Amino acid sequence: MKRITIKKGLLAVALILSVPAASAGGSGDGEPMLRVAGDFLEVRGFVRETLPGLNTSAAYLELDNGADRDLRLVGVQLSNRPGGVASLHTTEERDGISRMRPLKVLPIPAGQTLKMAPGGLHVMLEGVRLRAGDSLSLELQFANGETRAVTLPVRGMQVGNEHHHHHHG
Ligand SMILES: [Cu+2]
Repeated sequence: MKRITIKKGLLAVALILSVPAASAGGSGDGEPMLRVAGDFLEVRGFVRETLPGLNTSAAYLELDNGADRDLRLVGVQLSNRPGGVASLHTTEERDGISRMRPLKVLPIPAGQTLKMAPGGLHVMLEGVRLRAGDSLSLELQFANGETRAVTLPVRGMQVGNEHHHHHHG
């Protein structure tokens, strides 16, 4: 299993991305639920804005598989951002160090909701600048060859402007 040990620049981002957003932890926070055409998959989520001077961020999806079969997400592409790269990542933290690991397949079990969250599963975004209030279109690629487009809102870091974090050292 290949692992990515994040570099210093990305480490700062990883720590930031580990901080739960004020409204990201709960469900039903008012974002519109997107019904993806033709079957029982519903997708919603948000994208975190990039910080000044950085072009790395993450999107967090909530995928509701109402079908009686498993779905497998195998990739994500940025529809309208030339030069930008999106990829499926998971995050593992050990001894206070976050390591992000790319995923080739992300299963969404039948009848279940897969929820990405800061500090865990996310769609890594590189080579993009994102401001709160913008929107970002992603193309989700499934193992059966289908692709679905979703447009997600870009949110600011925190409601309360809390920049402190628990990591030190
Ligand atoms: Cu990542």
